[in-house]
Amino acid sequence: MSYTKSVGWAALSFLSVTPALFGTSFIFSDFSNPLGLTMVGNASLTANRLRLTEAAENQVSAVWLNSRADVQNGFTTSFQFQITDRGGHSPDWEEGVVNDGADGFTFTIQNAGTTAMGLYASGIGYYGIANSLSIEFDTWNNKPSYCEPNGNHIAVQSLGTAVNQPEHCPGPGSATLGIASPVLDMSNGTIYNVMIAYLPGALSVYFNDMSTPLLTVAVNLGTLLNLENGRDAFIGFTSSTGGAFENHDIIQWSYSGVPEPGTMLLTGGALMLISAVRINGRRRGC
Ligand SMILES: [Ca+2]
Ligand SMILES: [Ca+2]
Ligand SMILES: [Ca+2]
Repeated sequence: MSYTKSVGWAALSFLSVTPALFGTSFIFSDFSNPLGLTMVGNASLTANRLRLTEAAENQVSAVWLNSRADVQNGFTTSFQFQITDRGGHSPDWEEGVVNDGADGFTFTIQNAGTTAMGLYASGIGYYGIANSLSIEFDTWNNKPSYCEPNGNHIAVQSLGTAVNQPEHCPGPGSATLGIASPVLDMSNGTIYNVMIAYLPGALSVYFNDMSTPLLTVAVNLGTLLNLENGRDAFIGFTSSTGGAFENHDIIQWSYSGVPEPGTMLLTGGALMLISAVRINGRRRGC
């Protein structure tokens, strides 16, 4: 974990040197030092990356920050990921559709503990974690039973304090709070940027485009989940492979708690950047 200046991302560098202003804040500009992380299952460190799974069959993993973070007062978290070496089983029930490589990864908020890990394959490492909310970056179309739109979608999944599960079928009891399909292929080897921004009432997911969220869902973590002290939870990633596989790598990761919601509006990365710069200027002027 780094509280010193990081490479690139000017606004996040600022946040990294003033963590006290923003509650829990950290930057992993790479994963050469995994201090502060608990790795469960098949997660590993490879070439200064967090390799959630390697491109091999039936892998499953979770990686958690050791200490709970204040999520309920609002946060912004950003990370870069890259998915490579798709291989293994290819489906024959979607002629003409590239669906090789699986199964994806999630960013997950949970208060089940630092050893929490879900099921492999279609479970993406979060299926079975109680008291959790997962944002899945799903790269394999499990159908028809999971009601998945394709093999390239992002969904917000939670069943509150009950065990989470990855199906998207609509109706009462559905775990899906929202779902969207990026135009870009998440597993084509490109390094993609993701930002997730939350204030009580709304959670937005930005994929590749930091000006417009791909997906915004209405959610209040404080009432949905059983949080520690009403605000704190473990945060991290889960991932899995099955008969098909791929490397799921997190290249960098930052998190910034937002105790001043009046200055951090959920209207996009640019405005948050402006807000950070203004606060920076004000603090420096003191
Ligand atoms: Ca795939
Ligand atoms: Ca899915
Ligand atoms: Ca899937």
